[in-house]
Amino acid sequence: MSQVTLGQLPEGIARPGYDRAALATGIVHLGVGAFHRAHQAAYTEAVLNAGDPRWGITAASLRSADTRDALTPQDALYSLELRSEQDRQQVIGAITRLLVAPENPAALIAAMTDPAVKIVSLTVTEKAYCRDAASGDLLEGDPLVRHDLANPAAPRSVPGYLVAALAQRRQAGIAPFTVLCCDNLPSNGRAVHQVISRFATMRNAGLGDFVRNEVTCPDTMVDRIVPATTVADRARVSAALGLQDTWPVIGEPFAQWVIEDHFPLGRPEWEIAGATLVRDVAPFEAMKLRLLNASHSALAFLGYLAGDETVADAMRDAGFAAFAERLMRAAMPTLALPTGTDVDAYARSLLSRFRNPALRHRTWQIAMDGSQKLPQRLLATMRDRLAQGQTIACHALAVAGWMRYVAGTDEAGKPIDVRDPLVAELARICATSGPTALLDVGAIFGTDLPADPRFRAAVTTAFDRLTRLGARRAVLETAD
Ligand code: CS2
Repeated sequence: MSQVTLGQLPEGIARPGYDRAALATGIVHLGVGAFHRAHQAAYTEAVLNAGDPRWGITAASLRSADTRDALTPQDALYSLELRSEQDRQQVIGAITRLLVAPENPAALIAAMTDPAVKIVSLTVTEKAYCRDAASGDLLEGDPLVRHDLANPAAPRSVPGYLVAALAQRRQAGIAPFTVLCCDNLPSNGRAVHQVISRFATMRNAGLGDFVRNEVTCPDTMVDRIVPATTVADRARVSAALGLQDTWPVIGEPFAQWVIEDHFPLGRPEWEIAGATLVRDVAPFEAMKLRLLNASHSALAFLGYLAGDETVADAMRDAGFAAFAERLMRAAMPTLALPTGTDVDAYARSLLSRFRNPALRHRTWQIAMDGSQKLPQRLLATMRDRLAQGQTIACHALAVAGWMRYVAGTDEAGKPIDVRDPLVAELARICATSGPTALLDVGAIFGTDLPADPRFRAAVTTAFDRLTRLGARRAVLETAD
């Protein structure tokens, strides 16, 4: 696939309806993984198709060259396939240039400093913010942070890049870009603002004041299930296109994007593609993290332990499906719902999205980086329920599932490839003190939960039950 072969696509397949060569670059995106290409880039594609050429995307990877290497020979074009009973493909042209940050940090900083760039957006996963998951503070001792403070012109971390470019804009008298975090963190705009303000202050006080007072970081809630693309996906999509696409992305038809409308330099009219611009994202975000992502993580840990490869596989077990629903019901009383929301209908739609058999979303993929995900997905709800004097049995079983998972052996006795930034520490604790000692890790559980006997009791009871019965039977016996 390339710009010149686009005309050969079968008729029903959407493709860029605008002149890609005439686009300005209004957005630099950090973290050009499948999620960005299936979500924000697709929303932006609709804006470009509607005739606003200001929002081409320069997309950078902070680590691997894979995406750049695959997409550059395709003129940065790729297809998005939405899978349900009927698969639908679309070729997206919104990304016009790809960078690999470690190859040339200065080139990425220069791209972010361009006055035409109004927004720097991010999908870099929770761990890339170099923040303590429990407190939200910048990890000042993190080796990447220390490296970037010592080498401000050749950073490696997300805060390092953002602040390097903001410093250059400040020096050149160019207004700061808006930082648009699209990761599943609570109050994600505020979260990134907190770490970059602190990082900038550590570089110097003036820069710190500038970032704190002048840089806008709207909150967002992003949603679309996007499993990692497989070899089989590539072959199927290429066959449907009649052209070889070496780097397509696969997603579900559903997508949601709720954005705090605060963009001093302007923004694409993402409403065209169905985005919701609001003053307060928090109710949407809490509902999504505590219903969707919480049950996703629970199904991932427990399903993986029991031998289920995908979320849809786990949902075929009636016990797991009913447990996911109970977990959602337990979170509901902790939510301040967005006006007009039918939360039962929302929960039902989540369960049916999880059942989508065409999406092979691996439990292993979702179980990754649990230490970064637990606080906002499970622990926040547990805190609220405890404060309301309610039981926390379902959530405790999900946490116990994580503990067994990071202990590194599934229920069939097979070793688990645990991926987590804290993996070494977690493995050491499991080996020396046993998995339930994990609940003393302050970077995950804070100081309040480990000190609460109700929390300790609920998690250790759940862990015992899980060990004794296995995940499939433990869920049957767990309810709040
Ligand atoms: C998943 C999310 O991998 C994970 O942790 O829970 O990526 C989930 O698929 C998205 O947030 C859905 O919008």
